[in-house]
Amino acid sequence: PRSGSTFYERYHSLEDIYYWINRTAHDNPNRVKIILVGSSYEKRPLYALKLSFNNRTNKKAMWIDCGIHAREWVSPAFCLWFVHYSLSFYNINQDITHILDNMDVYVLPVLNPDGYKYTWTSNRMWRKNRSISKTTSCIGVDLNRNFDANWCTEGASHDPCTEIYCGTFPESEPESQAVANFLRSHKDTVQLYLTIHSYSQMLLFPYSCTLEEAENHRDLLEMAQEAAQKIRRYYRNIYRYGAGAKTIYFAPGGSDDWAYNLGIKYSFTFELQDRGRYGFLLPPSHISGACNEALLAVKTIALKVIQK
Ligand code: ING
Ligand code: ZN
Repeated sequence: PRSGSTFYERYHSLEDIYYWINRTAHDNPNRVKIILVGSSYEKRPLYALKLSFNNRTNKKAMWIDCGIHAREWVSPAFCLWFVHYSLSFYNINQDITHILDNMDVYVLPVLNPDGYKYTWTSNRMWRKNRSISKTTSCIGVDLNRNFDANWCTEGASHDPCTEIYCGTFPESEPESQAVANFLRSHKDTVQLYLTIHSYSQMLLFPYSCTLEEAENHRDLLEMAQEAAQKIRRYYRNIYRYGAGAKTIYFAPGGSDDWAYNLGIKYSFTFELQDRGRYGFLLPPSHISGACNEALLAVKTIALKVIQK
């Protein structure tokens, strides 16, 4: 490790992250529980952490998943950062205290463990999961094209050899199915869905699968705008924001559109640092900056959802 960098300012192997999940739960038994939400194609466990700081009734909840795309390493780093920050700054930072007093938080640090492992051992630029196709020798489904939101229309592909392969049917992959099952069974409490990607510095919201506007488009736009303004003001960094299809490109089958259609009306995809200088290969020395500004955006949006 680079001298002077903490655990959270480095990237970690899948094994280290599993170890960290266990230790974090073990060290904080009153606040952190491990939930097994499913398993990957190669049978690795998909663990989420539930942060619950009190037993208030009718508490809202938010969901954050990281690492749906294997090569976007700063994304799992953000999930670890967020959990550590929550545990360290509860009762110190007013915003995170207010959020944790009013919401449970589910954090899934690595949605695509098979792909993540593969980026550490074989191909740093791998994006998809590692499922084997029956018809070709090409491997992997783009999990962010595998959800049931205008599945496999323009912006995704039926060709298993492409980076945006949608799979054989919606939720064909155990990883996307696990997240979808969990959210279906918790949709009465989960009011905010966040999924963390990199790179390009954007705060996106539905829809990515159509040019139609979400019913609460103005609300979503206002939240994203306020978050981006804060990042600009406090960190002097620029984030673009808007509906996915109009801001980047058509992308059907994405998790945020699916969660939105399920009824989770506050649903966002964050694209963290950078804007292309390092791209997916963001140096560890940039993790703290990337995570701190994303954390500010999460707090800004979560506080707004609590007010609703
Ligand atoms: N970007 C996302 C992708 O899956 C996206 C963009 C956002 C798609 C929201 C769907 C919904 O292509 C990256 N970097 O993966
Ligand atoms: Zn991505």
